Amino acid sequence: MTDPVRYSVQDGIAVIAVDNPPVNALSQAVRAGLAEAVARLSGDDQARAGVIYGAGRTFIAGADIREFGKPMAEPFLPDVIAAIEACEKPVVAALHGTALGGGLEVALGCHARVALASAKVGLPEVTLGILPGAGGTQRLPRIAGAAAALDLITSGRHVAAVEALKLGIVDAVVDGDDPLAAGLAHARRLADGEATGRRSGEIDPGAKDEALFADWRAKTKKSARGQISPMVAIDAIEAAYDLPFNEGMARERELFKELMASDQRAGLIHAFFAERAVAKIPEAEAASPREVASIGVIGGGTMGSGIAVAALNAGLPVTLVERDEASVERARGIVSKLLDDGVRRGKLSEARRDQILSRDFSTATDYSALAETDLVIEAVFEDMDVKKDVFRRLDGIAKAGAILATNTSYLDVNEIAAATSRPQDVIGFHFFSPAHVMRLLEVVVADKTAADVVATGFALAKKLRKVAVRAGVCDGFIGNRLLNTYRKAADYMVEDGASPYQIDAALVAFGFPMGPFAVSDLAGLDIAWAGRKRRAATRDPRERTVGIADRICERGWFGQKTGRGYYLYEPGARRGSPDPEVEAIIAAEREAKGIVPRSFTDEEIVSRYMAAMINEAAKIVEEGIALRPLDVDVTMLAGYGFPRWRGGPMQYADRLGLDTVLAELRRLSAEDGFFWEPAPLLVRLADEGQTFASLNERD
Ligand code: 3H9
Repeated sequence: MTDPVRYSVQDGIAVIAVDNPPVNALSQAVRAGLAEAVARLSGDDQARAGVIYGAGRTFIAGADIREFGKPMAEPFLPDVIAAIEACEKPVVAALHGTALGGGLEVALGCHARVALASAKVGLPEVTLGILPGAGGTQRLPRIAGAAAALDLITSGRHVAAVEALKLGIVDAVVDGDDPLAAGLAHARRLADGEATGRRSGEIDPGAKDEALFADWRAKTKKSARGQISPMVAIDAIEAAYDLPFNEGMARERELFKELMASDQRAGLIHAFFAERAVAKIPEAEAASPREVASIGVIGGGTMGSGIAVAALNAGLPVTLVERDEASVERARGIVSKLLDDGVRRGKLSEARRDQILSRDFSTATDYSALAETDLVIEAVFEDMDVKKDVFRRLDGIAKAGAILATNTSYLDVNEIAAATSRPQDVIGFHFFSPAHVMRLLEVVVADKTAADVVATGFALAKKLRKVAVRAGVCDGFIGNRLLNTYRKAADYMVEDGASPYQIDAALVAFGFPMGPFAVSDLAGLDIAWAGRKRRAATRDPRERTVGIADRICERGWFGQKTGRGYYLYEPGARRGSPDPEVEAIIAAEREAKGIVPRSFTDEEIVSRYMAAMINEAAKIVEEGIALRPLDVDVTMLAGYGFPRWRGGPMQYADRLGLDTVLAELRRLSAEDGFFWEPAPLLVRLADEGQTFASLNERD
């Protein structure tokens, strides 16, 4: 193993190289190495100044997250940074890649910072449930002011070098790809007195702008949705104004430790690693992805157009096929509008949009336009016969080795694959609407799907900046199968006495951005209605059914798009208000079944909803539909608005204790033994005193 921190001297400047792949995280060895290097620089007659830079693809990307939750080992990062700042010789941080968290804090402790134009900086700690704990909340406001510090620290956003220069976070931005050369040049200027360095900790932060802090508190409370770290981070930043530097540092440390010990930190770190672990699937180890240089999309509705835009934004040329000219025109309109939205939001330049529309995006009404395409995604109407017909036709024209993907949210991918002569090339891609925005992609692996086709699905998702989760074939795969189950739990509660509005409010308070009934209104009630009709013939007679949604749909109320669903919507409004007529429908349904409504507490609502979700998730894992519990967590986090700081349903269950979840299920079984019957996997793990997480770790 190479030394994680190397010290050398080049023409009178000490070069301190941090070399701890893959991202130069600040492990104990790196911290110790940095402390030693700075001490050496102080006493080194050969060196007039120093440069800290990262070997490999990046500067330091932060503390070593893998050390979190374990006892902290010396030297502590704030002390290492204090030693850098105190060094009497100027020290320059030379930034490239991503200087994040503790990495940026190291840089802020240096006397000057230069960045390659491609570099990004940020303090993303709040996204991990903590706050910058090595001086970031004290030094950043001193360097960049309270407004910038509040923005960067509460959002955790990454800031490009040019913006960092404007904010005063870096002193110079340099073109090229050699951070060390840039750092050496700047260190020389400092040593020669041609430029001046500063100790951030010694800068007077100025007077506190009370109104600014009050404003951020109010804004953050709303956007944080129950997550505590952004609010606590504001307290820490405020200490930079209320207290002298050293006391501010002590306050930051105290708050950092509090957050480090929180369940939210555990949930968010779990989410971070789970999102990376989902890509570790057997097929990706067994096979290399096929090359994908062109994409075909069949169907130009909302979903097909969104998928096309996702691919176009990733730099892939797309051919979209629709059935006739009018449909092609409509699809072109949707794609143009989505690209325009991207321009308006600063995600895309006008020139790039024009290039996409004139060069990368083409349309056709004939499948033959897809004859040379590497990967075709079908996004037509969710109907088995329609989809099979599309695949039969595709089979007739697609080149050998082309991947044929179906964007389905429920249907049997094996059956679709069987409509072709090449089931090994067929795979399911379950995109989420809007497809160019939503991060989740369920990659549905059918019985005969070849390993390299699966690996290609994951490689494509990465290119599209999506999180891919491997799912097996069943009705609804991972996400929608879970959705169906917890939606039923919600429907049962409504029939038994809760109002949909109370349920939505209880789940928003739990941390979901919207409750299940508001989500149904957004998605369109007709979709679930079609699903219920499709399943009616095969439904187990023991299953309790609730007719309320059918009664609403029978009136032609399909949610937002019709101005009415569970809620009433003013024209164009996205937020609805409770509808007394819906409450009357619910009351009539209860009466028809002889149900005397009872009240539910918000806790009871959350408990039932989560018990239903966790129980179904256990079945999904046991059946191998999800590879591991963490795949379920990522599905719910990236596609269904599950509060990230709770880590996902399986992580949440582990924190509740599986025995507690099991006891709740057993209690509920007395009411409805069919719906609430505990999953065998959950029973086994609870009996063994185990967690779902124990299954994540197995190979
Ligand atoms: C902090 O700094 C606290 C301080 O304020 C206070 C201390 C007292 N540690 O994402 P990738 C691994 S909090 C350990 O696939 P990319 C990652 O798991 C920290 N490991 O690459 C993966 O491993 P594997 C603040 C880490 O190019 C591999 O590196 N910093 C860490 O798409 C590659 O990662 C952050 O929050 C880490 N800090 O993106 C930054 N970071 O190959 C977190 C990554 O085994 N990191 N790994 O799956 C990131 O945002 C992205 O990883 C980064 C690279 C943008 C750096």
